[in-house]
Amino acid sequence: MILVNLETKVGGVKLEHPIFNASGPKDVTREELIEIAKSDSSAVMAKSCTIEPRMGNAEPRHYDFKGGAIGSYGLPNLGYKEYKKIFPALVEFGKPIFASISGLCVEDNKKMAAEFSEMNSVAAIELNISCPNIIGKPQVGYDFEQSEERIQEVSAICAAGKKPLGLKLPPYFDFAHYKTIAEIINKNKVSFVTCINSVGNGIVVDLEKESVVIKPNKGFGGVGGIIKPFGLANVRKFRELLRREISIVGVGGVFSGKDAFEYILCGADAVQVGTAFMQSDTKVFGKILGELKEIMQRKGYDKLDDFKGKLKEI
Ligand code: RRO
Repeated sequence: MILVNLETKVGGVKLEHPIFNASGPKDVTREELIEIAKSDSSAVMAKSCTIEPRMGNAEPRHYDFKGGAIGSYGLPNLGYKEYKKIFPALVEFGKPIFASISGLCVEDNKKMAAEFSEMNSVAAIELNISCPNIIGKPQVGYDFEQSEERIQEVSAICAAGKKPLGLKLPPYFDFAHYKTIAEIINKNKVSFVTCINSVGNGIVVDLEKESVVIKPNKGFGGVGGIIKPFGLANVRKFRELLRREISIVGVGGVFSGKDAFEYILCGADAVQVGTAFMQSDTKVFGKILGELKEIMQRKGYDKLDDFKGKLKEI
């Protein structure tokens, strides 16, 4: 049996293997972050935070269905100051820690980016420009002017603090939009992109009640799980359009080693697990990793570069 080397890098940050948790599910509290730190996840990613703590939207705000989930949490988090206290306590577990910021305005993002950049315990910062669930606020990633402003200002701060910056992107569906956002990203000091956030503003129906299934925003919410074809497409297209040095993290519908393999084949350097973790527990990271290893062994691949980005056309 061949030994497989699963090491990879995201924005220059070394990871023992490519599987880690996505920002969002079960990564809000100190206890939840410690659970992830103790698991087989190769990094610890935190819930997107804001300057002030937030309770988030009214419940029920999450609903699981076959193959996926719909949610409208509305950015519940402890506030960035609390994460500044928690992150140093996670260092002893020996894996990279990613802060995720989702300020309600540019100034908020600049402040959080500056303070997290100064922290030794933070390996990199993911700037979320794709939250679909802040009622009354559009998704920044679909407004190219606003995206450019946020990316420029925050990337300059992270560059000054020598901290890699990543962008959590919404799913794009149109090649013209990919081109526009890729040009903005390529002009700035962005070290990685993470695609995709949930597909925004879906509806799931309860047949018996003849109602929506979540309370906030009249039942509209971000959909995860069944979105893999769009996640794969975004990874594939961004690998074609972004500067070679920019890493890509794939996320969206990763339940198995097969799903992870597909993302890497499309060009992902690492893969995050969101809905599958939400619907199970921290054992999911080891399960996906074991299955990925098995597929690689069966195919005779001993490292990720043997198949990364090598999806064939027919
Ligand atoms: O908290 C949320 O409702 C949320 C966020 Br910040 C996000 O980025 N993506 C998502 O599906 N939900």
